[in-house]
Amino acid sequence: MTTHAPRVFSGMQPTGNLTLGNYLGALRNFVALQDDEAFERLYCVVDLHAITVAQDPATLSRTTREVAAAYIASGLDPKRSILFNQSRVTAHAELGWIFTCVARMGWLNRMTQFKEKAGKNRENASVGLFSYPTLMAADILAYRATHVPVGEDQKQHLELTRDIAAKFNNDFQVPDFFPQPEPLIQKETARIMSLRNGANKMSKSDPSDMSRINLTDDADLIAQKIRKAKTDPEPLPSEAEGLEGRPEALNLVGIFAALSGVSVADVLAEHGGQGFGAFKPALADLTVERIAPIGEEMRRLMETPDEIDAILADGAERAGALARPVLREVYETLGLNGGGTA
Ligand code: AQP
Repeated sequence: MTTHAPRVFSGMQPTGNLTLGNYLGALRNFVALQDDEAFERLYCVVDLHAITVAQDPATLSRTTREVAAAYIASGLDPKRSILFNQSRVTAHAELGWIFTCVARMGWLNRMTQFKEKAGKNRENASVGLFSYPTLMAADILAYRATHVPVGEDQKQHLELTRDIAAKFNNDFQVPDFFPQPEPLIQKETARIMSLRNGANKMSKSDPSDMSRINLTDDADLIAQKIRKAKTDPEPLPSEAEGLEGRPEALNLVGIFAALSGVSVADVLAEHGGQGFGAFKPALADLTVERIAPIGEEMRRLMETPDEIDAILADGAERAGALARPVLREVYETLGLNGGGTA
């Protein structure tokens, strides 16, 4: 039984345009949690994670603000939630290093995301890409966060966070120093798939822009991408079982269900028997209605980057005030005299 106060932490990488997958899998949940006063909430733009793969500095600076703009445009209120970018709070990098000394090579060797992202070019991947989950553990545990809203792809990293917390508590005989954070995964939207290939997840770094809906896409582009989304020639079934073995159809129906707030069964009850020629325009209209206003608001916010920076600076100050005492205790626990005070 943990004694830690309920606290939510999550983040997104500024590695490109946020997608409908990021929105339905995680961001929408960040916003929903804002109404739950039981939790203190920290939402971070994890720019230090972004540099685990090559980034153009000017682009990174812009996309960091853009992710912050997406947070705000989606409904996060910087007064009710703490919004900041990771590199402004040095506790993340400090604790990240300490956790690279707690985590075991064998644990990291099992991470599927590293294998996917490094691909065949493993020898040339950055050490940061390999040790990414230790920094993610630091992001969460620097605040002793108890709950982490994420998509399915982050589940394994969160399990590693729990292992790191347990090993730290055990190695240094400090029971319950760090909590065992729980993932908050929305089952229905845990994995939104690419529009070009139902076997791959929708991803902001997919080389094909047609594979994803970006939150910044305008109405015409959203409609075009849905019109061109890969499907099969069969009409939609009337029941969910009929979507088995049809990953692209399942994905589009799942997106429709998530955006309209109903179940897959309800969508099929209404649209079953329709071909994609009829279903896709309905999905396009719904997606435009829900997503295009977010992009418009993002563009408005991006006109005043100084205001975004001020929000991030304020959030970083509040986040730093929470993390510093934890870090101080970590340094003391490890016998690192005066650590973190320079
Ligand atoms: N397709 C997805 N479906 C559901 N959830 C998703 N998430 C990402 N893609 C999907 C969730 O979004 C949050 C932020 O993700 P991230 O920025 O940390 O990076 P990621 O998980 O690696 O997502 P991307 O879009 O694929 O980024 P790149 O291309 O940079 O690797 C996480 O909670 C994630 O689960």
